[in-house]
Amino acid sequence: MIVQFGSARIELVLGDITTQQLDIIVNAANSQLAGGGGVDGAIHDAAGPEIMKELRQRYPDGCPTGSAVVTSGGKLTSQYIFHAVGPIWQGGSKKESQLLESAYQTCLSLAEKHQCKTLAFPSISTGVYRYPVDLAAEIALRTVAMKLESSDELELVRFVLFDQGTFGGYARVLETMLV
Ligand code: AR6
Repeated sequence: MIVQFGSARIELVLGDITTQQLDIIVNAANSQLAGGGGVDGAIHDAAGPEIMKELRQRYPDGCPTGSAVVTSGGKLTSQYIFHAVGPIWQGGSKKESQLLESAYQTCLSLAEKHQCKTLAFPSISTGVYRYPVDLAAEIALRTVAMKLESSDELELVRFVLFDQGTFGGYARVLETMLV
């Protein structure tokens, strides 16, 4: 599914983010930047051990929830990996929505700062961190769409969704944004 916003576009694809050949790949990390399962494990496996070394050297204190840090792409074709930390879902009253929005916003600002045009996001927080997909998709897509309306730099933001349920959730939200 492809939708144009301003001079840029949002794409939804079903697949594995580690195979995407875009300027930036975003990781769904934890605040210790310690690696883990899910998309974090897959990205570290594909990018190689240099990435963990770089994280430990450059960010020994980790990364706060709602923010993101930058490393090289390692063995991936991407120039950068952004390690974003989304919130753990705790029922919705612990500022989860603000923190998730802030994680996406930080990545979009960092992309502009690094003069990149194309970026791939996974569905941050909706795996191990249990954020409901429909609520997370709403925040992710609206935050990105709003940024694209005003960005001269960004050309493509692709959400790479790993399973049909998540893809369907994002597609339903994106459709509602078209009317
Ligand atoms: N490509 C794209 N999406 C993927 C991939 C992949 N290769 N693998 C999994 N997903 P999660 P979180 C999807 O749990 O909820 C880690 O242990 C997955 O199906 O990876 O933000 C970290 O170290 C789901 O839809 O991230 C943290 O401790 C989405 O990516 C914690 O999990 C996010 O699921 C972060 O939890």
